Amino acid sequence: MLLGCQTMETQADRSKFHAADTNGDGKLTLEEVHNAELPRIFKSVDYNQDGRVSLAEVRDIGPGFDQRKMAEYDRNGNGSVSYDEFYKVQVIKGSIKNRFDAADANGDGFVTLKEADARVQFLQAQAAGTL
Ligand SMILES: [Ca+2]
Ligand SMILES: [Ca+2]
Ligand SMILES: [Ca+2]
Repeated sequence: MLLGCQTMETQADRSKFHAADTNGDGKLTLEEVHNAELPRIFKSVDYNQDGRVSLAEVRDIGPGFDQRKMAEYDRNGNGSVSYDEFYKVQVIKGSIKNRFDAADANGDGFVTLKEADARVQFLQAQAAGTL
């Protein structure tokens, strides 16, 4: 994850940050973070790489995933979830937005490398129990 991590890093991952910063202005917008993270998550679920996620595929990683949850993503009701549907639902759910807002310390709508570093350090301290 770009704005959170499980290892003992004290800096945000530079290569990930710059890869996500598609317009190269040195800061990330929420859209840039979505475009960096969501394809990766989608691909990790789409086992057969056909660009659609079926209920059988999601069940492999989340046994609790049922028809009702599937229907939440499958907006046109054709039985599988396209990347487009996945993207829209993730944006509505706002799980990445919550992490983005937490990292955007000054609330200007951009996450700078400095803010990303501060967020990583905060999460590390929290994980280590020093906060
Ligand atoms: Ca940018
Ligand atoms: Ca598939
Ligand atoms: Ca900011």
